[in-house]
Amino acid sequence: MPDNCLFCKIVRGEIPASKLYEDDEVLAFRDIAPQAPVHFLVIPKKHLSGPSAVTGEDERIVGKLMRIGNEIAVKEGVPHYRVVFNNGSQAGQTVFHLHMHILGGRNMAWPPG
Ligand code: D5M
Repeated sequence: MPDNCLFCKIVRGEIPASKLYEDDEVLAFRDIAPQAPVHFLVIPKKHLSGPSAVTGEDERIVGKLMRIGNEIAVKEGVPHYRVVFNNGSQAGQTVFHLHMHILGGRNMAWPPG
């Protein structure tokens, strides 16, 4: 786990987060700058810099992010939601630890900006 990675610090408990789910592999917490009434992030505890860093050995856990994210969204009352993974700065990625955004509770526009 890189020392200076923001989300690794959240995983280690060095920075507080509003946690929604945690197990030995996955952590979910509310986004600090919500872009929808419900906006949370689901991350692997393993440090991966983003979608392009995912290898075959990570496939199971990436699927788990989706399963856990859906379970939380349903509990949060937003069974209709948008899933976003940003890959690279031009795509809007600002934190270089793989994270799945789930946004719900409002109508979504398409295409995204
Ligand atoms: O998304 C990175 C997201 O991470 C962005 O929506 C803000 C969120 N963020 C940043 N710092 C925190 C903390 N400390 N807690 C919770 N959420 C945070 P990206 O796809 O990289 O643009």
